[in-house]
Amino acid sequence: MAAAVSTSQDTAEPAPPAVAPWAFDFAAYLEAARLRVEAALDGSLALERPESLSEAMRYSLLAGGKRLRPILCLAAFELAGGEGDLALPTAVALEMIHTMSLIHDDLPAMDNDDLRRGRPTNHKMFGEANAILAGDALLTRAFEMVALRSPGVSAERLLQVVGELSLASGAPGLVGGQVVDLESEGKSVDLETLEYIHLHKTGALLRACVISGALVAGADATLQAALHTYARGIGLAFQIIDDILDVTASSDVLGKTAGKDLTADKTTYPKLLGLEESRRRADGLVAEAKAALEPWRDRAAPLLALADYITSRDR
Ligand code: GRG
Repeated sequence: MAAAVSTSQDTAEPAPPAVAPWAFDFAAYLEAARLRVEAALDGSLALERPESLSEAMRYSLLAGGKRLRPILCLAAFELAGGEGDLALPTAVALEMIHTMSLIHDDLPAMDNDDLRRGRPTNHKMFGEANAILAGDALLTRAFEMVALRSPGVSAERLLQVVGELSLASGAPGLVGGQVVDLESEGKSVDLETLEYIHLHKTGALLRACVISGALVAGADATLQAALHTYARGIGLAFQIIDDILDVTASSDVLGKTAGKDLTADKTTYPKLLGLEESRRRADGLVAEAKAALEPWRDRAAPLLALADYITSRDR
């Protein structure tokens, strides 16, 4: 594997802005990034034997969704001075892990849901066993994308990315958060536990997105630390807004069953703090996240706008 991607840290002179902040058109950026990710996702999964498995994997992976995680990864890669498609396989891997978690989250043994991304859930289409296996195959394919399908990135950087993805998907991340979430159903949960659940269930993967993107570009420790702070803020804010939308939006707009938290007797931010205070808290977290990137503000326009998008989104 070839090494060295040129980074902004390689030179003493500050790199020119990737995007001039005053000229930044977020809607155009988001749409272009989404189309780039969609094409890469489509190319990442051929219809191969066993076709039933490929079909189930493709069904959920290519079902739309905001593609926020891969877009965050690519934006962090660019902020760190990365150029070209070097981070695209990692971005795809992150969406595969996210999609796996949605498939498993919807299973009867977990949230038992029928609707996801505006379509019947994976187990409703392919049966429970196939949905579990499609999730397993997406999770392992994610690691394959990084380890075996990331040409041009050094083995050292890829190893760091594999580490981030492992931490985010396992017991210290998604799985740990999901376990505490399931254990908390029907119980009254305090704010500290709610924060634990969401920092792990939702925040860990969002953190992996920005850190992995930055690692592929060879980001230094200072930028990585700032991105950690940024990711914590947007991770919690994302989940607060998710809780608010569960109460205020329709299933049609969300593409998943609205009002689910109430039915499952889950503790949520609106339940603990009320809608108004929840929104205030989300806004405060986004402000903290953006402040962490202040030293890079000339190059951080996409990540700053993505932070705002998290609180302004309607689905
Ligand atoms: C088996 C390794 C392994 C892990 C699975 C099931 C599980 C453990 C964890 C659940 C994680 C989960 C579903 C968290 C919810 C995160 C969340 C808010 C999802 C919605 O994300 P959006 O709004 O969805 O970005 P789209 O569809 O737009 O991508």
